[in-house]
Amino acid sequence: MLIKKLSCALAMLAIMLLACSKQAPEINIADNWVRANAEGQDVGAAYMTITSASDTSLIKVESSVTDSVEIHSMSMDNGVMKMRMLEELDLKANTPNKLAPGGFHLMLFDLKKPLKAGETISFTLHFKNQNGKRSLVTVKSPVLAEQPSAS
Ligand SMILES: [Cu+2]
Repeated sequence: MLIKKLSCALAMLAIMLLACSKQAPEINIADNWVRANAEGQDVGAAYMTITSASDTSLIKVESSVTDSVEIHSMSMDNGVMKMRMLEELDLKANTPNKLAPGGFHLMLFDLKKPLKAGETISFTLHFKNQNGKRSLVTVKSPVLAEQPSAS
């Protein structure tokens, strides 16, 4: 009887685990990091690779270190680096959308203190898919002195 109960419990557990693993993350964040600041700098940049199972848009970002986070693009214009603020960043399904130095990034303004290597910063990313459905993803990013080597 006990064995029967136990196996039932195990079966339930297996089903629960299965149910969990079935909830494949709709949006996956990888290679997330934040560049450490020089002393006195009050602006920072955060990077990550976002992969979504469906077409979606990053529409807003919140962070633990400032209320002012903007989504930026960066491009060369006649040899001059230009940054532009984006209202939203469109993300193609099943594609690693890279926010990396020299390209898209998250700009952190009005930092109360410089970001130091070894710290961890949490971000809440707000997404809106093509059906207007909104979702949130939170990530914790390490502050690093320099860009981690590509994996
Ligand atoms: Cu920027």
